[in-house]
Amino acid sequence: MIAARRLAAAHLGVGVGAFGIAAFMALMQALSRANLDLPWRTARMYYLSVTAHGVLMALVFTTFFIMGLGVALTSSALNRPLRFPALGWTAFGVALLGTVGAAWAILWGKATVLYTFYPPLEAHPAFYIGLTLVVVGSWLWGGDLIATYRAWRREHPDTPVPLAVHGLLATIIVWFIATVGVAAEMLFQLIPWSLGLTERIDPMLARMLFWYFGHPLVYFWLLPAYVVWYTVLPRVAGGKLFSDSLGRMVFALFIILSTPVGFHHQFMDPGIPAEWKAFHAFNTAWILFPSFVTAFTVLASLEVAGRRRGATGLFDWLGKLPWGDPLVASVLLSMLLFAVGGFGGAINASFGMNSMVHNTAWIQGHFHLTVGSAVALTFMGTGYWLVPKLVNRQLELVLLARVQPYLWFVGMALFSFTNHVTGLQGMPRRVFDPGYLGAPAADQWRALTGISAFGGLLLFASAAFFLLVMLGTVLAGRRTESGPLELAEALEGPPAKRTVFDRFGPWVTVAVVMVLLAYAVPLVQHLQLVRFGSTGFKPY
Ligand code: HEM
Ligand SMILES: [Cu+2]
Repeated sequence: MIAARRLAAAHLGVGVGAFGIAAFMALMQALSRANLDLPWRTARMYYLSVTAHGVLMALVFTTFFIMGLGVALTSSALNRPLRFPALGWTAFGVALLGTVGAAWAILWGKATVLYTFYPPLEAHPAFYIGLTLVVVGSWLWGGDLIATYRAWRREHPDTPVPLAVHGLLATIIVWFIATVGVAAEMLFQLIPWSLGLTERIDPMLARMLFWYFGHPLVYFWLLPAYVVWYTVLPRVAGGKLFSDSLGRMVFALFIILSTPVGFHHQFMDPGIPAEWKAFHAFNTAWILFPSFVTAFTVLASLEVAGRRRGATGLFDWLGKLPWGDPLVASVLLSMLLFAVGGFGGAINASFGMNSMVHNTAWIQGHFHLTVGSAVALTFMGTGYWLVPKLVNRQLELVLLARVQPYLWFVGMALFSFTNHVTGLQGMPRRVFDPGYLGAPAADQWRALTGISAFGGLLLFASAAFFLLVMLGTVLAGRRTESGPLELAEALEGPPAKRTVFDRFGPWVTVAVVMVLLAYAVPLVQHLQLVRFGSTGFKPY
């Protein structure tokens, strides 16, 4: 158990380090967007920075945090060490090696391809190989957790697995299915091409494979946050989980619905027949359902907590919640931001309205509410709860930890609101030139991008608070006895027997069928086209 905690702490350390570098990059971008004259401001620096920020935040911080959280919660909830501790460390090492390779390529200016790495933009092979190693590391991690679960299962054939582990296993399954796409893109397209073994690459195929991976990727980020909402939040807030079985259903549904939706990122792409886009849009509408159930269950659990703390009226339970606790505040505020983000997401996913917001600042407004807040702010809150237990020290700089979520909330509200508005006015994202190549509306956008940059400053300050608290805790926190990671109990008591939601086999089968339904025909059709491909471009 101690060993698992050390492994988890190592993962969180790398994740938080990546977060710190990425937050600094973000500050430069936000200022650059507002046309502030920074001395080092060049197009090359801008794209280097946006690539570093996107990769380190969305791919490295998230993955390492999730791996660490997975190790800590699994070994604690199942009350046993990892099945293969050495494999756990190997996974960590491989992912770290990959991160170092990719980060080197980005920071040395050899990979200004943004975190979506769409060809024909071309990066140094170290970038692609590095990211592939991160995925390979995560596969080893997932395999180890599954092996740990199986060992536990052999000893407990009829007991439902604790909900936290159920959610993590669903996360791993979603991830295994999803990464088939990006692995194919890397191994068959990007790596041979960047090594010079092939001259041309098919950008349309690459986008299809990327987004096959890219949407379930967001559920790889989100499900561990949901695990925290279901199993940690109610306990810390002083309540119980309203319904364990609803939670199990939600995670099972994500297994089947996460993947067959990728074309909703490609509504504007040529070469994909409209009926397939419509099918993916239809599936996307369904995937809102488990998130609505989550909102219901988590809010009901919070009401239970508020009532146990003495609330009697219709809504006064909200005020009774411990809003000063860093974990509770982080999660509640992340949920509020997520509610707005989810609303915007429904707009993105609507075939017609997507054309209004596609590739505009709206999109960055949207995903900073979802992955940038629902996930990242929940993870920061989780850090306040988990890291002291992993290193056996008390949380340091508690005041900063209390203020930090609110600062993030205000900063993000400003940042994201302004980006949604300028996006609707047509302001493109990922553009270096603050004059937008003479776009007539550029003057109109200036005030709003200024407010957005101010929001970015607050976000950066909030990120710095988080880093200070983490550093302070690990280096100078007062030593404590090691305690258990206590998870929420269900209101109806522990689940008595395994139901269909506890058996992963059928869900995986349905998921594979859904993937084939959604992708087999368009993929085969695409491969039958005459494909010329493109040579690579390295603009910087
Ligand atoms: C410190 C707080 C943050 C600030 C101030 C910030 C700001 C920004 C800005 C200004 C951009 C560039 C938009 C453009 O010019 O196109 C950006 C892009 C992005 N951010 Fe953040 N961000 C923050 C936190 C996060 C977090 C926590 C995540 C995810 C975990 C995240 C994920 C991304 C991604 C994926 C991109 C897209 C990069 C691309 O277009 O390739 N950001 N952010
Ligand atoms: Cu999506």
